[in-house]
Amino acid sequence: MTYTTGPRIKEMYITPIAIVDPPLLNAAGLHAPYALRTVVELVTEDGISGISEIPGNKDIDIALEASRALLIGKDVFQLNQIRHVLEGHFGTETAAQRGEAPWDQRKLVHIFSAVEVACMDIIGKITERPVVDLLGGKMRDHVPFSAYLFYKFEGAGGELGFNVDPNATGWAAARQASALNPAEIVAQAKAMCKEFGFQSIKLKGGAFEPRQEVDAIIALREAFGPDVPLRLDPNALWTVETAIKYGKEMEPILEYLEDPVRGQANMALVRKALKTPLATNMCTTSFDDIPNSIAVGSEDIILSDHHFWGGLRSSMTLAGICETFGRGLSMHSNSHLGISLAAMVHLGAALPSMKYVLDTHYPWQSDEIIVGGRLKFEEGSVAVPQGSGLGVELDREALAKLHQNYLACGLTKRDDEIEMQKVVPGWKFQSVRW
Ligand code: GKR
Ligand code: MG
Repeated sequence: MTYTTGPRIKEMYITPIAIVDPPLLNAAGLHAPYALRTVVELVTEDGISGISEIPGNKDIDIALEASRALLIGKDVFQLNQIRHVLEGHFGTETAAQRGEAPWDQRKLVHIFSAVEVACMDIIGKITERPVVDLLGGKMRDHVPFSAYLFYKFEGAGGELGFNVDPNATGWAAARQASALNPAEIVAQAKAMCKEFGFQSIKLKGGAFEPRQEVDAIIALREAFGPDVPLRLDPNALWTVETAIKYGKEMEPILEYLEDPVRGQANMALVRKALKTPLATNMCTTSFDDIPNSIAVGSEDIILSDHHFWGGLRSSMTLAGICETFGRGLSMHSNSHLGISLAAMVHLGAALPSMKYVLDTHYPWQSDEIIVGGRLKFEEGSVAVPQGSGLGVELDREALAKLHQNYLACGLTKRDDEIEMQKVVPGWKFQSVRW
C-alpha cells in the first residue's frame, strides 16, 4: 500500500472495557466478576488503524491520555523515537514500582506496550506483513500453550456473579464449577484439556496452605501421568523453608516451580537447594533486574509478558538476554482477550526456542472484541493469525458493549483483596504467608 501523507498518527482512541471473569482465587485474593482491559487504537493520516490491548487500570488510562499529545503526528515506524519521547515525558520507573501483587503495576511499560503493538499492527498493514515477520520471522506456525488451573469458588462471573447457569455443559459447566480441593482441580484440568487440547498444566497456587496445593499436584500427576508437564505457582507466598520442603517432595513430578518465594535472594537460596528449575514473573521483571538475577542466580526461566516488559521488541531483547545467560524463556499472562492473545502468538512464533509452552488465561474468558469471535485452540496451540499486522480486527459493536460493562460495573482497577473481603470479611493480603 502506498501512503500519501506519511504513516503519521492522527488519532488515538483509548477504551476501557470490563470482561466477564469467574471468581478465581490467588495469592492476592479473589478475581472480581469483571476483569478490566484497555483497548488502544491508533489511526494514521491515511486512515490505517492499529490496535492493542493492555490490563485495565484508571491511572494507566489517564497516563495514556496524557501521552496522546506526544504521539499525534509521530511516524509509526519511528518506534525508538516514540519510546524516547514517552520516557522523556514520564521519566523512568524503577523495578520496585512493580508492587507486591502477582501482576505488574508500572505505568510506562504498559504505555510502551500499548503504543508499540498498535504501531506494529499498522506497520504490518502498510508493509503487508504479519507482526511475526517484523520480529524477525516465524520459527513455528502454531504456538503451544499450557492449561492454567485455578482454585475457584463456584460461579461464572459477570452478572451471574457466584450464581451458575444450570444449562451450561462441557467446559462452560466446568468453568463455573467450584475447585477447592485436589479432586475438583483434577476435574477442572480434565475439562480444560479436553476442550482446548492442552498438553502441559499449570496450577495457580498461593490460595491454600501448601500441603493442599502439593496434594493437588500429586493428584494431577496420578490423573495425567508422567508425560504431561506440571507447574505450580504460589506467587511468592512461601518461606524459603516451606519452598525447599515441598519443592523436594515435588522434585520428581514438576516441570518447574514458579515464584515459590519472594525476591531474587530468596529465589536463589531455593534454587540452590532444588533440582527442579525455578521460573519467575515476580522477582526478575524488568531489564534493571537482570544484572542481579545473573549475579545471584535467582531463576532458570523468565516468564516474559509483552504488556509488562514494554512491548514485543523488548520481549525479543529479553529472549536474546535469556539465550546469552542460559535462562529459559516462557510467557506469563493475565485475564485477556484476543488482541492480547494475537500479540502473544506473534511473539511466541518468533521466539528462537520454545522449551516451555506459554501461559494464557484465555479459556477463563467468554467475551471477545475481535471480528469473527474467539480464537481457536487446536491441540493446545493457536495458529499464527493470517493477514497483515496482528491479523485481527476490532469488533466495534462488542467494544461498545464491553465499554458499557466497564461504565456499569464501577471498577477502576484490579483489587483482589477487596473482592476477597466481600466473601471472607477481614481477609488481608500477606506478601509471605506460609
Ligand atoms: O490471574 O490471578 C491471576 C494470576 O495470579 C495473575 O494475576 C498472575 O499475574 O498469572 C500470573 C502469574 O503467573 O503470577
Ligand atoms: Mg506467576
